[in-house]
Amino acid sequence: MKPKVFLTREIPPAVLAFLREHTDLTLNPADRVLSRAEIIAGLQGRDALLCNITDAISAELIAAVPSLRVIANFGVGFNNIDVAAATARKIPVTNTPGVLTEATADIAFALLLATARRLGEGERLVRSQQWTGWNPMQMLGTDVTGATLGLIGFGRIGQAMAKRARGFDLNVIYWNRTRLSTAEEAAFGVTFRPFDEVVATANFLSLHVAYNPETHHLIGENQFATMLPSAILINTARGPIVDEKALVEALRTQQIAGAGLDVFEKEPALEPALYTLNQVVVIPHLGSATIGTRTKMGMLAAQNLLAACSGQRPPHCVNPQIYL
Ligand code: 8YV
Repeated sequence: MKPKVFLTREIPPAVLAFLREHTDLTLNPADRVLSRAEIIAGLQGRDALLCNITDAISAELIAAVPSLRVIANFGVGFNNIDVAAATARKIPVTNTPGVLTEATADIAFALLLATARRLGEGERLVRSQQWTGWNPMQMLGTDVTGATLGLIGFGRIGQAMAKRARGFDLNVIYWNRTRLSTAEEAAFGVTFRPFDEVVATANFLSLHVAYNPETHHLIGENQFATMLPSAILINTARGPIVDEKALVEALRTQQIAGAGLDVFEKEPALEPALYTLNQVVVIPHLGSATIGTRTKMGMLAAQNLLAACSGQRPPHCVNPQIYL
């Protein structure tokens, strides 16, 4: 018997083909975010939910689907799911770590370069047909080579950023809940510093922590007050790690110089000033958006889901305590 799966959004064709072969698949026919009621209706009598970060999988939703045996998230972050509620029902929740590390670090580094060298502004000028020609003082940006990159969070994606930083001769300092061994730090060419010191001394501050109650507004008014006036903030992790209102204030008052943002507090809405502030580069949550990466994410989500449905512990289970 193939497991009955409900998939909330269309994902790459190779994954859909795999799921159609190995599962009894129902796919949301409208390519839009479904309401809670629609997800509950779609899931009735189904074994597995394959969902995205835009689907809020609440305790109420979980309670409304007695047949549910696994929640497989298409993504590494899983703050959209009430994991405690799933755990209480012994439902495994899975994610897709590893396969999106390089793509996400690429986007973070692209935002760093784009913000430092004012690519968004430059592109807007050229496209508006207002460019009047080369000017020795036009759009002078910030040097990247030799600057200090501060990494908040040094897991897979933070480490991939450090690798990229080497090629640009950046001095990399990091803060992480657990410090790496001296040998690991030497291998990455990074130096551990306390959180406040990383925030206060980085020319580029890039966020790579998971979002949870402890990291909510980790970067807010107090942190902006200590940052360098020339500093640029990069966020490819989760929007609410940054207090977006405080960020706007810090940019307006030139407490910091710029921000490169892939994620926002209330996606798809932005704090209104972010639409107009020139020193900000904003992109629509593209961290893992390559066809290769999204295909790997989908295949991993499918493997997680199939394992759980056959009674095995999935390769990437975020609540493994249910198997103890
Ligand atoms: C995905 C992400 O696009 O994996 C994550 O945590 O934020 C992105 O890479 C998203 O999860 C899609 O559901």
